[in-house]
Amino acid sequence: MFNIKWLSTITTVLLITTFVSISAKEKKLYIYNWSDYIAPNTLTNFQKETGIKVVYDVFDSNEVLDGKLMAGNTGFDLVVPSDSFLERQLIAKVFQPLDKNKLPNYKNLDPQLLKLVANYDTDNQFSIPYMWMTTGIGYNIDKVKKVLGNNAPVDSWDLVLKPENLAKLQSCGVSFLDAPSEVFATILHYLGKDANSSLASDYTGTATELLLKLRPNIRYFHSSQYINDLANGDICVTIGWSGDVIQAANRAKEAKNSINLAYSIPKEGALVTFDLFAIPTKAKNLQETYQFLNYLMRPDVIANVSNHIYYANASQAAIPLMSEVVRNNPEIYPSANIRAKMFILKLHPPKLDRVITRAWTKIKSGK
Ligand code: SPD
Repeated sequence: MFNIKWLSTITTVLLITTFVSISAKEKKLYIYNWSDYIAPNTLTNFQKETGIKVVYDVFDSNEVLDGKLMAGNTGFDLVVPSDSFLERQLIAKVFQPLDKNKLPNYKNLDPQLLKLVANYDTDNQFSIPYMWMTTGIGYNIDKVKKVLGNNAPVDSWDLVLKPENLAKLQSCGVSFLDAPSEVFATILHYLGKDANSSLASDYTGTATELLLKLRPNIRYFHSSQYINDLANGDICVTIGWSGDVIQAANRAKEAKNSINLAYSIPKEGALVTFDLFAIPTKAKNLQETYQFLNYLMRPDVIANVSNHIYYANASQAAIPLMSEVVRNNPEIYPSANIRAKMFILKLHPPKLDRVITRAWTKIKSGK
């Protein structure tokens, strides 16, 4: 009698322990996102609310994410490619369609923005817009003034794309994004050509010639290092993404290091891009993935993210919940006049992509 009672108690304890450990094992979610692209408490709050542990890794270039996706199983449940990269990855069938019935918070997204990103993902079947941004100029107000004088053309691409200006600015440090398709599109637009030209000679000709002239005065090409370097005064000018430059400006303010930074969307026009969440075909933790996407589309959650990273999100419902400095900031949410001059990046045929990659390697090596 005594033994049977003990046996049943031990069995119950074992069953509970097994159940708890199986549930704990299942409650994980693997996310691969851009660096400096989430609020400090977003993931911890999600874990507190749901018990799901997020394993979070970061990248800073579409090419890196693309390489992983094209190589096969990434091990991630959610990734964040940008618009034209997503379009190419959709052709390669690396994502699974979304089950919108599992996304009640989808209704919070801005229909106009959804329409825009449907240019890349027809009917928004595979992706959820996260943030959008411009590719512009970040600069140190005082250092640029010191080098180029009071009339430094900070409202124009001339600041960084006129070789004589860059030759002067190199003394205080210049960086460019390591994002070939974006930098080429920007240069082509500046040169009065179609930013999405399909002519290989536009890339290998005048655009490469200009970049090779600028090259000796560019300290480095990188897509995340410039945030800290601007904030510390290690560089004074960059081609960078809106939110990153504004983050740098805020880091400098917090450090009280007397470095005053600004972001400029040049008057000639700038590239606008969108980053989108998508679920790789081989993702394993689908229930957790949908829970996270829903959580992130909650107005309070996404407003908090934008308040920390200074990027424009895709939620209409979040706007009243965002801080004044974010929602009324024309560098984050540009005015209609400025929007009218923006351009988007279109998908290149693979052959042209290879031309761009080769030209970029040549430019970076300076030969
Ligand atoms: N630090 C976060 C940067 C996010 C940039 N996304 C890249 C978009 C490509 N235009």
